[in-house]
Amino acid sequence: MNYKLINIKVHGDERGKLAVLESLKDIPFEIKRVYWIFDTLPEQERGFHSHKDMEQIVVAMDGACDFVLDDGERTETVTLNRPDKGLYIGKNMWRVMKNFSYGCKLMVLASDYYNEKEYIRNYGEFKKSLK
Ligand code: T46
Repeated sequence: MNYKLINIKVHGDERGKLAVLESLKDIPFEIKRVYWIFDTLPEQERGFHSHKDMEQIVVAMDGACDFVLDDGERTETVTLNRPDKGLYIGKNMWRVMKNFSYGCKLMVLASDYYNEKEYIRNYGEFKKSLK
């Protein structure tokens, strides 16, 4: 399975906490894009795609959601519910995001610019692409 959970470095003191991720040091790629997902609803699911080349790190800055990750052979579910945990997702991983808490906020760091041609949004095609 081409994913892993990363413990994000946290600097904490009496003022609160500060978490940090640096390109090519804490994460295995250079960050080219940052986007975030918010105003989510529990009954709405997202994702249903894989990426041919892109790698990403997802952090639940607030709230929680489940990532169902599928490499074409196995499926595993990861719950993101802490701002000090990052979910690294490599290429060729089908993902579904579900069970969002109200107002969950996901920040995503991506290894490349947005390119719709780089997505596979059909599960049959995803399976074929792995052969
Ligand atoms: C992923 C998961 C975790 C853009 O125009 N630019 C962007 O950088 C992104 C990410 C999306 N979009 C457009 C494409 C769609 O018209 O925003 C719309 C919603 O995107 P999408 O349906 O792909 O959203 P999710 O939540 O299903 O998937 C997103 C990312 O697209 C994807 O790379 O891994 O979050």
